[in-house]
Amino acid sequence: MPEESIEHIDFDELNKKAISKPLVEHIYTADPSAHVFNGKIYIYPSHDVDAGEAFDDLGSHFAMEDYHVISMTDPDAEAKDHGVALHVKDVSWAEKQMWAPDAAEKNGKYYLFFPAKDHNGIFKIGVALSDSPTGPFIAEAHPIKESFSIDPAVFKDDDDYYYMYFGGIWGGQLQRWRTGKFNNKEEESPTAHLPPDNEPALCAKVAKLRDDLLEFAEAPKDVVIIDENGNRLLQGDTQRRFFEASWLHKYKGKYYFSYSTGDTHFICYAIADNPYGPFKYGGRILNPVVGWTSHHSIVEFKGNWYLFYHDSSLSKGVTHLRNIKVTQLLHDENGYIRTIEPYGGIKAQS
Ligand code: FUB
Repeated sequence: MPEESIEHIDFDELNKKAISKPLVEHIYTADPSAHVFNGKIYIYPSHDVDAGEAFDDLGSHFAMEDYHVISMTDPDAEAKDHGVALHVKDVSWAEKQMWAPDAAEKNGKYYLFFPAKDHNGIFKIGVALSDSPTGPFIAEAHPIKESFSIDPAVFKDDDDYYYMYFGGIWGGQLQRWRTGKFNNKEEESPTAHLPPDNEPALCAKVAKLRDDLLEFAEAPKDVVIIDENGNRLLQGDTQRRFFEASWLHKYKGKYYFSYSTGDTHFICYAIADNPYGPFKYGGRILNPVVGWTSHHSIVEFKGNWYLFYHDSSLSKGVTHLRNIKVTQLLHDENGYIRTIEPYGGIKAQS
């Protein structure tokens, strides 16, 4: 991923205008997946570190090794760090790059879902279990069968079925699975193996989970996003097509799939009548933040909706050293989401 030019940003000015502050400052955190368990907010973020990995377009500098769980009694309360919940050294199948995780609760057990590269450099998605929402989590010995790519987001529907949404292009390797098998050919650039710009965009994936939440109950399906005319978004439609960071929330009976557009830095959403879609493009949730990546979650707490997101303001723009934030999210009377300006209108990207 290219380093964003940050020379032109006046961080003092930007931070003054920022609509929210970092939730924790003693560690770098990103990709916040928030849930309400037992009336309290639990956030499952990535734990960013500077591991000295060289910067490249496949995200090798995102060399995270462990996860911490953060909790809050409400969105305005102080955020509490519960320490290391899972470390890569305790996951036998994983070698490195513990990227964006998510969590779910079922029958009093807590499940941490996380992507990591295996010992062959291929991203897979694993599960780890705990009796507590804050861990420590014990990882299963193998990744989920038939899992691939990154950014798992697990949605529990009202009928108690659980669905995993996942995938990410470029460094997230989704484009290398187009034939159903991992394409081993040397990857010259992050965009190698992608469809041409005038073809339908690569889709995130969705799969119902088995009752024990440890495996897929079905083969993953495409999360198709269509435009206002019912046509699939194209790969070249970089301001709207899926890149990474899937999330699913349900509002007034409709399913909202939200995601990052990656190299154009938006968080967008699309709406469907069921968890599989197709999802009709709805608009932008969050305009670009400081830093290259944008990743979020959406959660209801006591009747209000919140967007958990990240930027790189604490590190003054270092792409792989991010910090999580929260702000309120509003659905209008027609169910559309109001676009959030993270710095009150000041642009974070040129
Ligand atoms: O944190 C590493 C990667 O950066 C995540 O998996 C992506 O969604 C992006 O935020």
